[in-house]
Amino acid sequence: MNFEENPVRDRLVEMFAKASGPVSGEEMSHTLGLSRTAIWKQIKSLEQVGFVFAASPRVGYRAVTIPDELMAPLVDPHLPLAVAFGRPLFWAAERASTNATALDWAAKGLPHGAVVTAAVQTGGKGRRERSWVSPQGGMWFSVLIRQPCALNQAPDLTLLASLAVRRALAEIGVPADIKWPNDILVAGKKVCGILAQMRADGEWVDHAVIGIGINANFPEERLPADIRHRATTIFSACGFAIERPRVLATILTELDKLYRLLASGEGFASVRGEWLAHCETMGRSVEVAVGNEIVRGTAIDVDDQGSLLVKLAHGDVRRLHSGEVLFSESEHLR
Ligand code: BT5
Repeated sequence: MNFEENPVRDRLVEMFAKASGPVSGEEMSHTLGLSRTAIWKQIKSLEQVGFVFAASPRVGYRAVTIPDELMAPLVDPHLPLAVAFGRPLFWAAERASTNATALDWAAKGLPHGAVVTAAVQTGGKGRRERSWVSPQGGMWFSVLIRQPCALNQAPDLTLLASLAVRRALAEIGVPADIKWPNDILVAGKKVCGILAQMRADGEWVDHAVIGIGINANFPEERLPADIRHRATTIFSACGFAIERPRVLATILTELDKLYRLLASGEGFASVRGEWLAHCETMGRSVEVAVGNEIVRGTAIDVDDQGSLLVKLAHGDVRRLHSGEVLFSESEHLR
C-alpha cells in the first residue's frame, strides 16, 4: 500500500525550504511534472496551513514564511542518517488521532520507524479512551515500532519515550521533569503525555505505536479551563516558542538510542539512574489508581523493571507495575 498522502506537497515544500531565492513556476512544473494550474493549487493549499509566499511576475515564488510544521522535508534535515525513526514521515493538516492512523496503517504494512504527524487532532486520545486536546501549535505524533519485544518489556517503551522527550527538551533549555509513568511536566504542570498501544502475539509484542503529544507553541488558555491547574504549554511556561521540526528530530534520535538498549537486551535498568534523577514523583505523596483500587502512600523508588515502589501508611511497600499516579491534592497545591 502506498501511504504517501501528498508527495507533491512534500517535494514542493522541500524545494522552497532549500531555495535561496525565488523558485520559478517553470522549474516547479518541470521538477514535479505538473501543470502550472496544479502547482498553483498546491501553493494555495500550503497558504492555508501557514505558508506565506511572495510572488514576483516572471520570476516566481519565494517562501517568506515556512511554518514549523512536522513535515518530512522540514524534519529530515535535522535527522542523522543512522537514525531508524522518522523515515518515512507523514504529515496531515488534520487527523482524528495520529495513533489511530498509525495503528490502521501498521496493519497494512507501514514500515518500522515510520512516523505519523498532524497539525491538529480532532479525536486525540489519552489512556483509557480519555480525550487529548490537540490544537494547532502542538506536537502530535506517533512512531511505529516493529522490533518485537517480550510483553513484559512493553512498559519500557513508555518509560524510555518519556526519557527521550526529557532529553530533547533539556537540550533546548526547557527544564522538564518526568512523572511516572508517562507524563512530562514543566514548572510542575503537564506539557506532554505518552500513549503506547500495541498488538501482542502470545508473550510477544508484534508491533507498538508510541504516541507522543507535546503542548508546544500555543498559550495555555487554549487548553480547557478545568485542566489548566495541572496542565500548561511550553510557550506559556517558558515564554518562548520551540522549533518543532528540530525538536522532533532530536526526540527521534534519542528514542533510537534508547530503543537500541531494548533490542540489545538492556532495558530500563541501564538508564534508571538518569530517569530517577529527573523523576519528580519520588518522595512525594501519591494516589495511584490501579484498576478500581486507589493506592495511597509515598513514592520511594522505581525498580529496574520500571515499577513504582510506594510506601503505604502502615510501612509496607507496594510495587506498582502500571496504573496512574495522581498527586494528592495537598501535594499538588503546595
Ligand atoms: C496521556 O493520557 O497523557 C496520553 C496522551 C497522548 C497524546 C498523544 S498525541 C499523539 C498521539 N495520538 C493520540 O491520539 N494520542 C497520542 P492520560 O494520562 O490518560 O491523560 C489524559 C488526560 O489529560 C485527560 O483526561 C485530560 O484531563 C488531560 N489532558 C487532555 N488534553 C491535554 C493536553 N493537551 N495537555 C495536558 N493534559 C491534557
